Amino acid sequence: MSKNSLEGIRSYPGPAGGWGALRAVAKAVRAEMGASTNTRALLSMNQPEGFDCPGCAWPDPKHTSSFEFCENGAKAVTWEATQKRVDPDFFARHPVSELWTWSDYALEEAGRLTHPLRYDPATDHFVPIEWEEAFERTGAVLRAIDDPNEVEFYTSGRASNEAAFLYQLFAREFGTNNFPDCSNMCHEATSVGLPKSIGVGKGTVTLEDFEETDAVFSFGHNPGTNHPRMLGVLREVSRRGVPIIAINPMRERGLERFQDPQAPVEMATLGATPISSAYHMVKVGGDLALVKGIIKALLAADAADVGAGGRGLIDRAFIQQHTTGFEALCADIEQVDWATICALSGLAQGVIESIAKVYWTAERAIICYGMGITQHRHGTQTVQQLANLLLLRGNFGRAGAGICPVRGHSNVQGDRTVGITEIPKEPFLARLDRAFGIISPRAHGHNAVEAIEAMRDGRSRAFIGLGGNLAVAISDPQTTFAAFRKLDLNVQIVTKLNRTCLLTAKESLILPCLGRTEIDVQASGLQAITVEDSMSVVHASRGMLQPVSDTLLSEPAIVAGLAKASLPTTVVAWDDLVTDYDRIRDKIEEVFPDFFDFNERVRVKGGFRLRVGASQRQWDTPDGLAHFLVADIPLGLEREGHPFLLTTIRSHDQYNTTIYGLNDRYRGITGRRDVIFLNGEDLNDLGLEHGDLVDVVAGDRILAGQTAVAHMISRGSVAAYYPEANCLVPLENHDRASGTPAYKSIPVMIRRAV
Ligand SMILES: Nc1nc2c(c(=O)[nH]1)N[C@H]1C(S)=C(S)[C@@H](COP(=O)(O)OP(=O)(O)OC[C@H]3O[C@@H](n4cnc5c(=O)[nH]c(N)nc54)[C@H](O)[C@@H]3O)O[C@H]1N2
Ligand SMILES: Nc1nc2c(c(=O)[nH]1)N[C@H]1C(S)=C(S)[C@@H](COP(=O)(O)OP(=O)(O)OC[C@H]3O[C@@H](n4cnc5c(=O)[nH]c(N)nc54)[C@H](O)[C@@H]3O)O[C@H]1N2
Ligand SMILES: [Mo]
Repeated sequence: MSKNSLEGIRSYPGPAGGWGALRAVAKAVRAEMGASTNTRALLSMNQPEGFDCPGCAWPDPKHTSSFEFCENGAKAVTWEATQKRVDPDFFARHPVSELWTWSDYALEEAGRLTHPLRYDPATDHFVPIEWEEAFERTGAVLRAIDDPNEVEFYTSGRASNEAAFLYQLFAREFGTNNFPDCSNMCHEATSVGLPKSIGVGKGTVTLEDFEETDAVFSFGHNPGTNHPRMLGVLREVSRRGVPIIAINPMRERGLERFQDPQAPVEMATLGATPISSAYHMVKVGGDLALVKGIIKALLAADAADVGAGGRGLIDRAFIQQHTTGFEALCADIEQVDWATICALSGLAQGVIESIAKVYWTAERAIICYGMGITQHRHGTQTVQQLANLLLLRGNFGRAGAGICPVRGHSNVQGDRTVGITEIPKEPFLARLDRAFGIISPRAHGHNAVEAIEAMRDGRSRAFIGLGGNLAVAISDPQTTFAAFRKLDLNVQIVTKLNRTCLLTAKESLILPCLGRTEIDVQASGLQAITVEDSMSVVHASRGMLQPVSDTLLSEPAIVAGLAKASLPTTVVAWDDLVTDYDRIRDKIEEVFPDFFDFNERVRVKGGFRLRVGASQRQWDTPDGLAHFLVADIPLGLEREGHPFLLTTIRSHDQYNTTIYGLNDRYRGITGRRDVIFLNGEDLNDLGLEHGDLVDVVAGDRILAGQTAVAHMISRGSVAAYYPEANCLVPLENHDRASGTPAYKSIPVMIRRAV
């Protein structure tokens, strides 16, 4: 028996984008926003005068003139601009113990939060309170804590630069660098890995570089779902006849072909543009081996070329002038053998050589990558190998070339830039102290995993979340939920109800804030905030919609209120700063010289790009050079008795822990999320069939009752949805260098469900 229904499981024949995407937008608008009123929100998204799309961090074209269509953005906006409300009445009807049994989908779907709330343990209900009381209750707990390092200040990457800057100021005046951040679960391997290689933890390319490049390599990201506007850029690259090489264990439709909803002819004729010129289904976790293989093939071909009297295939002048560590890299690559590379990457030597050939044939190359690279125990090292590959041919600091980490949350990069970091550098702290007359703590603080460990061990007693849903986003819910429940204080500054809000502590508060789409008025008038995209462009964003409730405060106002109540002797003029966000920006400029003339430059259409040294071949490393870095290939990611590596992925209808719906259109899944994708031959070898019910087992952790789906995925690799599969990832399973949980290479065994 144990044969589950195959209902809602088929293959998806179409391209990414196209009419399916348009229909999805129409549906989202109808369901959430009602007939007509707020559709103009969609039209003002990513326009010079509108608001920044909360969907992702992919940049806007410089001269946005027409509405840039994006299903992802449309869903994010309609989800925020919903007409549904979770008001005091809602909380009077539903006790927390009942809400806990709701799905993550149902919790957020219930609507926007309207009032500040306090948890009443006597009745098990959240009850409405005044803002002043909310601030005072928080302040009372924080003032009673002797050691500031017992408080965690979490940030999710939707917070604006202004909110994030005030937040870090609050925490540092309070006395801690505990800044767990969604970035710790995301591109931390980039933030930690790239500075050692090229002196900056950010991407070096701009949108214009895609117009001039000769090859694009796409490692471990799924733009069709997660960065749909990127497909428009890749489509142009493809139409120029430029090779796009996809490296991904799963066949993702968006990397195969795309029907551009902005292209009338393509839509009318049901045509589509192929995206990748070659698609290589690497084994999960096999990228480090693969990149070393590409480098090995490149160095071998280079030696052969030189031997034959050629100029060679690597850029010797660049390596000589700009880098160090080349000999060590050669020695390291020399000693890895092809058998190991092929076994761990799952790709044949000839295939890897073909990738290398595309690379050395291209005068200018771009490497893009996402979570498929970063969320492994060896994430940081893989990022550094990608940088090695680019350095070998001088693919930095010239048009059409560079590295492109594709960021997630719309301002995750900006939050980092303005000081959200648990490992701050001294020059920054010194400037912050000078600008405000405070004394910031120097000791490093907690990242996301360390924050949960500290909470688990009773070393942290209070948690404040500026957005996000950390308890669901991070690994190991078994440990995490218990850790939250031990706290003295859990404060969530959010737009929608989620599970982290329901992990009640001695004192629990939900503080509802304005969303990106909403009008923000302060004492001096209408305010704009600023964000930084994946390509270091900072620009303004101004909400257009009436707030869902008069009671909401902006994120900066909430942070200021919390700070004043928690810091009785504060030396910061909080109210003054919040009155006019220009004043916050003046302070940002004072602390970060790269923001010179901030208020003037952000008023120019399209904003401005922050300095990225490596984009000009200026290496902000201690010795002023770019570094080739060596790393061992991680052997034996699989554990004894756990022959598969599980990767956790996003469905098309989710935004991180926000589940918009139960469909995953491009993977052919409708109305459900309880599936695990396996290679058909692996399924055969296990004596299982497509549609069988299986358990996914990692040690004593089990994700039970999943339906096995035969899918185009590399052998030995399996995939399931995040966050459901987080129960399989122990907290200690993370990258030592960056702290990123290894969400994408979890050793598991698959067995028929009993
Ligand atoms: N609609 C929507 N948009 C989003 C988000 C969302 O949840 N929904 N989230 C936002 C955020 S915060 C982020 S960080 C980004 C995430 O965007 P992505 O980086 O695209 O993230 P994922 O969906 O987790 O998966 C990435 C891809 O990596 C592949 N992969 C898995 N394991 C490996 C591996 O070992 N090697 C390689 N080479 N590939 C692998 C998977 O098959 C998948 O195609 O998107 C942002 N945009
Ligand atoms: N297994 C597995 N786990 C993962 C990942 C994975 O690929 N696999 N990906 C990781 C990644 S890349 C990330 S970035 C994290 C995401 O971690 P988080 O950023 O913590 O999670 P989100 O789901 O994006 O947060 C959603 C909540 O944000 C709140 N919110 C929405 N908009 C706003 C706003 O404008 N202001 C405020 N204050 N709140 C708002 C809403 O209440 C909503 O419930 O998850 C990580 N976890
Ligand atoms: Mo992310």
